[in-house]
Amino acid sequence: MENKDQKKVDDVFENRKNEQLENYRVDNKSKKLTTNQGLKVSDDEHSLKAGDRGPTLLEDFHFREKMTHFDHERIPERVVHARGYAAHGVFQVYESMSEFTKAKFLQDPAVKTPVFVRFSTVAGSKGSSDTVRDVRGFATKFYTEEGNYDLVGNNIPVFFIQDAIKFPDLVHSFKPEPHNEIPQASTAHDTFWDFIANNTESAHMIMWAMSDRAIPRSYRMMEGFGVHTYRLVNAEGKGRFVKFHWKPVLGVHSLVWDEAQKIAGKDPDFHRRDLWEAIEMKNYPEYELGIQIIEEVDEFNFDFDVLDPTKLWPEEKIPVKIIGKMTLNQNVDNVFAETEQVAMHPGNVVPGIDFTNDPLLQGRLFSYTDTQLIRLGGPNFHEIPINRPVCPFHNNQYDGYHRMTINKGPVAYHNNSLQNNDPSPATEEEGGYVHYQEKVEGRKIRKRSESFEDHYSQAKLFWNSMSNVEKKHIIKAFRFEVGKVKSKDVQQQVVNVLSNIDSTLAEEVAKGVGAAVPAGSSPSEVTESSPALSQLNTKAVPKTRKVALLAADGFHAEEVAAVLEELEKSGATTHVISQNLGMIKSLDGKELEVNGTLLTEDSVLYDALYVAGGESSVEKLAAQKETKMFLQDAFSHFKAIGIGKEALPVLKAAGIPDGLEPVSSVPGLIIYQKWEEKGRFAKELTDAIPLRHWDRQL
Ligand code: HDD
Repeated sequence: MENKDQKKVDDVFENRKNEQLENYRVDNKSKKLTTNQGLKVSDDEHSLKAGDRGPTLLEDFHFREKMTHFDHERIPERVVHARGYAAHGVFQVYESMSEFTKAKFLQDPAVKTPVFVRFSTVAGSKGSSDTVRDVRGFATKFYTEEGNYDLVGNNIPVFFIQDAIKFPDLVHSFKPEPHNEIPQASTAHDTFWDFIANNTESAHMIMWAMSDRAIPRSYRMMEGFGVHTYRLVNAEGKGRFVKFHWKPVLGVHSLVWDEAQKIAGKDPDFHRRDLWEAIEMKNYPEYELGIQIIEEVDEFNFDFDVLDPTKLWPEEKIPVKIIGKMTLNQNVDNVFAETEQVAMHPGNVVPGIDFTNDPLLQGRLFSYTDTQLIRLGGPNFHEIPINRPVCPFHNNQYDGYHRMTINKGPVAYHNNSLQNNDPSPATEEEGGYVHYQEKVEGRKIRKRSESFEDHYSQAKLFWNSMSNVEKKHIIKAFRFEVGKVKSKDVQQQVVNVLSNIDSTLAEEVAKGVGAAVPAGSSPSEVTESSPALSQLNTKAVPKTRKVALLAADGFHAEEVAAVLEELEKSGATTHVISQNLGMIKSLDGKELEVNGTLLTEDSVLYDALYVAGGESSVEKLAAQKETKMFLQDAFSHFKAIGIGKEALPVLKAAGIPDGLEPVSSVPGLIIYQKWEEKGRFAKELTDAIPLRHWDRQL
């Protein structure tokens, strides 16, 4: 175990990016306080005054410097994806991808490419809650030996719009409304739904955004998608269309909406805390990289346009080839310096990866540099430690705000003779990037291809692919969001759009928001489904899941020990929750340390609940109304609940049926009945943890 851990640590130190960052890290431990000029400061609590009740003097350089820096400490937050959280890691390809691409970091399975990944919500401000209903950003910077490659994706494989010129409109519609700046980090308002109803290319994406994908359980349990069709090019110059996927090793899991809303208040940092803690506990999040390939000759052989970012490539038709794995194994040292200052850009590519004419992608290629210029204050943001490539960079772009490098010599132009034409362009063989020579011709027009016109087929494909419970969640999400819209007209328009997708969906949403289903509507006739789109077909393991163990003095020590052993084996973590912090004692004197109280903790912060047996422990817990709330929330959020020996009264007090006949028939409710069953109890409870028990009758 120790060796394995040591190896992981070694990996981190082998990481070239980490070595580079080490040159910039500063540790203040055992250091004297100085000004930014290096002058030691003798007092940091009193400004320099004329007399002890007199005015502050302008001469006080320490006060001036400290205050000026403070006054300038904020930079503009990102216009979208403002709230995010990031971690370092490594990526390794499983086998050479030379057949498809010449990108060096995809050739050799022995090569570890450092990565920095920033996850984010899209709509909310920097200080908003993590668990809002929203798309999640999933942006990866690979520090390759050929330069930085950024895969700037989302956790949903399609997008709202087909052309980047509409991006400001989309964003203006979902951001807080300009006249009153309400609501924060939510699309449940008139302008967003007005946009959706009047820009029907968003129909497919809105189905995803109203699905469980928009309320992920954890950044560690969501997929990532490059969204656009990119191009891979191999050493022979052959190009192929490609879509990129990240598949989380822990499977794809979500919260339920009521839970997500409660977490937003109980712990707005839920997702960042989850990521931070997992890495601190060495439960390193892992994602496999997958590619879908379409040969150029097949470009027109599908019922969607490969350049249309509102379309996915069904995995059953175009399989995802798993090509490598990314492991996030190191938290940042400083969120501002790293997470906030990282500048992602879909235009950062390496030889072997190229663009397509997807009009959304083309527009993005402009926007990302432009936004960093205002956000990071000038053209030298590539020199900020987190953005520096790990390979050397040389060009004639000198000067500008905050220039760090000191470029020597008089020559800053090309061609030159004074410096042998250096820095000189590299040939393709030397690694010079040569754009894929795609033939393009056409007239200058402001128009979209007719092949982008089908807005509903894949929206219906997505709907068809959902299980019943996922469909119910989608209907409820629409009812919630559109139900918050004030304009009756907009509500009706949304239902009208939905009636082009599916009649049941349209009828159910119409009922919920008091709108009419348009007579004679013609929903999409697509009958196919794509099982890969349903989260019910994902992996579910107890590893890294969080279990709340409710216990008080007098708990049943043997039972608790058996359950804890099983939970530990499964990789789940358990927090002991009781009335007060400190230690609790079983009847036979065994002690357990309490990690949180009924006041500081809440059911929504855990994946499962276990009420320990033991008559007097149960009695104490039953006297607390918070225990009842714990159980009721866990039950209504479909979570696994283990009821220890003699703990049935707690269940009863919460009004939850035990379903005993003689074992409980209530899904995910595991009740300890007989002592010889302690093994079964512990095992069943552990197995039930990663699942939501949807068949519960609520
Ligand atoms: Fe974007 C940030 C993902 C369309 C313009 N975008 C941003 C981030 C992610 C995405 C993950 C946060 C990066 C980070 O963590 O620092 N964006 C996407 C995806 C899109 C997409 C998957 C569609 C497929 N974006 C898109 C368009 C435009 C932008 C069409 C404009 C034409 N996006 C931006 C931006 C941001 C940004 C304004 C804000 C902060 C930043 O770039 O660095 O330039």
